[in-house]
Formats: sequence, structure tokens, C-alpha cells
Amino acid sequence: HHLTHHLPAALRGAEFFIEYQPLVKMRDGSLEGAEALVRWSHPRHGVLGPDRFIPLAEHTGLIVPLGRWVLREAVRQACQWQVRGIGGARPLKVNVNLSPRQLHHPELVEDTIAVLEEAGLPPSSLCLEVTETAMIRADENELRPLRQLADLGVGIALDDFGTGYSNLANLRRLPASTLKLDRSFTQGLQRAPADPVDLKIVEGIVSLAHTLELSVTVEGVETSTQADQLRDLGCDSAQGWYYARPGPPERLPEAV
Ligand code: G
Ligand code: G
Ligand code: MN
Ligand code: NA
Repeated sequence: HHLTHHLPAALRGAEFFIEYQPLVKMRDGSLEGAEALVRWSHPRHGVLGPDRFIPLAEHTGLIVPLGRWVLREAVRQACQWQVRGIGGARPLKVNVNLSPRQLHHPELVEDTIAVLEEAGLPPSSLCLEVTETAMIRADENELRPLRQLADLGVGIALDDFGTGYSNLANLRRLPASTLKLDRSFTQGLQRAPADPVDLKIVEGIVSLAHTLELSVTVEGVETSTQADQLRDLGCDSAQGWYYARPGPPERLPEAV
């Protein structure tokens, strides 16, 4: 694949950039932080989304240096927001996606600590997102680094939750602090009143999450109808086009 071929040079040549999508507290609509989403500004193909190159980077192992670059860049950015007092009294957080391959990397914990210390960002201002599927597949050895980071105060989010067929009892053994409800659930709440079964399913997941002391973030909120229903169902935070699309870091202060 020719894109695969050009990944290393693209990383050296700084062709990647990050957009940030706001995360909003549902209770009062305030800005809580943002998810870092990487893009590739390809000299010939234009801007490529992560779905075009993350799987390739995973396959070749380049995801490790690329992921490290995203982490350093996003942490540095969060630090700038905090220094400039954006988001008011509560310090803004940044969410960074981790690929399964990065979970297996022996230096994940050291690298993450080093990046946080270098920038001077408190660990609690960083949240690492790992897909539910990757988490379920992880064995104790692979969960240990996440647990170490969680013990330091780093948030761990179960991304795309509800698509991975978790054994629900299994959730107890995961070092997660947040469950990110997949946007397929949000889509079920497009109309009001929504299908009562769809409502009950979300209600059940939120209740289970809160019992396990996990906060719930909903993905893919596109309308006020969805936002209102998800807030009433007890979801804690939200992300989606209704609030803001992913954008450059300069746009975050006025995003919400
Ligand atoms: O909004 P967007 O099309 O950028 O996101 C598509 C997918 O790409 C999301 O599921 C997100 O988890 C993933 N993604 C975005 N940025 C990164 C990244 O830096 N690392 C990894 N591993 N995945 C990412
Ligand atoms: O990590 P994750 O898969 O959740 O990455 C977010 C992905 O979802 C990105 O591709 C982002 O552009 C996309 N996205 C963010 N908000 C919305 C939304 O409100 N609706 C839809 N359809 N996609 C969204
Ligand atoms: Mn994500
Ligand atoms: Na996701």
C-alpha cells in the first residue's frame, strides 16, 4: 500500500496535525476538555482521516512513534489551555486515543509519565481512550500498565462502548474511569419520544456504569433532542456535532 510506504517520511516531515473535539459537561453545558484526533495532511491526497492511516500505522508498528507524537502534542496543548485559564476554574482535560499496539509497548508507562512531567500537566488532566474491544482482549499483563497509569491519576476511557460484547461482569476488572457510549446508542434517540427499549438500554448501561463508579460520556450527539434525553438518562458528559466539530486548538476557547 503506497500510503503505508510514506508514513515514516510523513512523521519525520511533520505532515500530521491534531484537531480537538470538545467534551461538554451535560449538567451545565460547560467545557470539560477535548479529544485529540489526528489527521494527515498529505501533499497529494489532501487531509486524510485516521481511518485511512491508523490501521496501516498499527500494522507496521509506526503507531508507536506516531502515538507518542500525538500524546506529547496533545499534552503540551492541554497545558497551554490551562496556563491561559481556558475553561474557567476547572482545568481542561485532554483525551488521547491509544491503539492496541501501544498497550503492548513496554515503555507506555514511562513514556506517558515523561511526557506529563516534561509539559508539567497533572496526570488527572489526561485521559487515555482504549476501545472496549481492545480492553476485553487484553490480558493481565496488558492491563497492568493501564492500571499503573490509573493509579497515578490518569483517566482511562472505554471507547466505543457497547460495540464490543463485553461480559458486563468483566468491567469490574478493567482499570477504567469512564465509559464512552458508542454513537450507535445516540442515533437511537434521534426522535422524541424515542423507542422505549432504546431508552431502557441506555438507562441500564448508565446505571451499571455508575454502580461501578464509572462516568459516562456519550459520543455522536448531533441534536438537542438527543442531548436532552441523554442528560435526563444521567449521562455525565457529551461529545458531538451538536456542540462542536473537531477543529484546530485555537478554536477551543469559543467552541462551547
Ligand atoms: O473523528 P475521526 O474521524 O478523526 O476519528 C476516527 C477514529 O480514529 C476514532 O475512532 C478515533 O478513535 C481514531 N483516532 C483518532 N486519532 C487517533 C490517534 O491519535 N490514535 C489512535 N490510535 N486512534 C485515533
Ligand atoms: O474515538 P472515536 O471513534 O469516538 O472518534 C470520534 C469519531 O466520531 C471521529 O470520526 C469524529 O469525527 C466522529 N464524530 C464526532 N462527533 C460526531 C457526531 O456528532 N456525529 C457523527 N456521525 N460522527 C461524529
Ligand atoms: Mn476516541
Ligand atoms: Na470512539
